[in-house]
Amino acid sequence: MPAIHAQSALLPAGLAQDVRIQFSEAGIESVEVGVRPYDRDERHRFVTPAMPNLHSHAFQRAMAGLAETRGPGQDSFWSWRTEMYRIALSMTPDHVEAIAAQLYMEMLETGFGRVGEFHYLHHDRDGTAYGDPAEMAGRIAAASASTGIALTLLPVFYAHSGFGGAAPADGQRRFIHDLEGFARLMDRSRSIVSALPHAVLGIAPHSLRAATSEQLQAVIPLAHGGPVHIHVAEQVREVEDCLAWSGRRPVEWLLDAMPVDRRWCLIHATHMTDDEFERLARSGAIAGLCPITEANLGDGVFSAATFRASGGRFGIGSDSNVLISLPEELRMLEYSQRLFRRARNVIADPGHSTGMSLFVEALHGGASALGVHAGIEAGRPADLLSLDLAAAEYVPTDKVLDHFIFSRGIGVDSVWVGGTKQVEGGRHKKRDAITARFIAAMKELTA
Ligand code: NGQ
Ligand code: ZN
Repeated sequence: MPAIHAQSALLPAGLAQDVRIQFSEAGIESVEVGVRPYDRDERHRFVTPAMPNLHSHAFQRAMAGLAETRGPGQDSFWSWRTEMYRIALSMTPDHVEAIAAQLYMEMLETGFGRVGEFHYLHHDRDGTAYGDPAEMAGRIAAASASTGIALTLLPVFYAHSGFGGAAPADGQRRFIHDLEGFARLMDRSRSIVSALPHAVLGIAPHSLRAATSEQLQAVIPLAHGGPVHIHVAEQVREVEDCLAWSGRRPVEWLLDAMPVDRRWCLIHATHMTDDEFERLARSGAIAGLCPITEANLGDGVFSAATFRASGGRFGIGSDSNVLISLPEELRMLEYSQRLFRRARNVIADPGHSTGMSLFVEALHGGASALGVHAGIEAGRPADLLSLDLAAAEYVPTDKVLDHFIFSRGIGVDSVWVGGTKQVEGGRHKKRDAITARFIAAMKELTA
């Protein structure tokens, strides 16, 4: 296995110079600091762990840029969702695989090394199960295998259209399971994941709108100790509906009724009271923030300062996949705080680089939410990112991540997953073939 030499690298203890990273089949074998490169070492300027992307709905990449025309009334999250359901109903397994491969390639090219696929497009277009109930999960796995991105598969349990067990809507027919059908999907998903290098299996009850309390109790054990993800408190209407149904707010209800702990990831959790921020932080659960999507859908602003002050952990996800960019997700997260609070450098402790704080916190929160550990040290996955500093030679090492996130001139050079290089010079090694297939699928879908 190869070794790389980094002029600078982001290690668990902070930035270090002259770092030699040796890969093995299992991951990072050794890390030496303050050493010269060996002749055969590949040389890089600035190396960090690759970033986990903790929340994706791959099929939604098909509507990126196609839902930005104003409708007859005031557009909202809910009018977007109607459009999204329409597209979901039109896609075949071949479309899903081609679109997911394009998406995962784009993720790798921007510096993500692992994706948490919150997967709920399960059934055929008429709502009947495929011969293989995990047909679509298999397509997601195939896209992960062909692009090389590491996968945390989160099969979604979805049964209802609203709080209190409301019957599902016809437009949701491809998402729906009963408990027996879902257990079969989990069994098949477990075998798919075990055949895929570096893959992890978790579970995702879609939301408190889509699963009852009894169903949540029944499906959580099917994760077998793996990650548990759920959408929560993204829209004000969801908070109001939850209050009307239970007398409690969604995050409050979850924390009261479910065993929320470090295995859990609460996606969005946008609308919380100070008490909910405090309790969520104490639970150890990750807040799964999706800043670009939350802006695109008009969700509101997560108060990251409040959450961090309580010791809360977060990671980032690209959710609707309207735009795939690691630096822009982190920038949007910080800028939404600045605009809302009329302040600067919000997601950092005094004396610390905001870019570095955003990067390191999203790295560890994201890895934890996806059931892995991140960091350049022996025994960790060899999932790495190397930045191209050629156009920014003058930038001091401790400001490289600030430049990458907030400015220009620094981009992605290489990305390795499990020690295999998938991106070089900013390009995925299979880009042309993957994009040709994606464009053919999109032409069919938009014809
Ligand atoms: C989803 N997406 O499952 O794709 C959701 C919309 C819903 C976001 N919440 C559907 N961003 O929440 O009902
Ligand atoms: Zn989502």
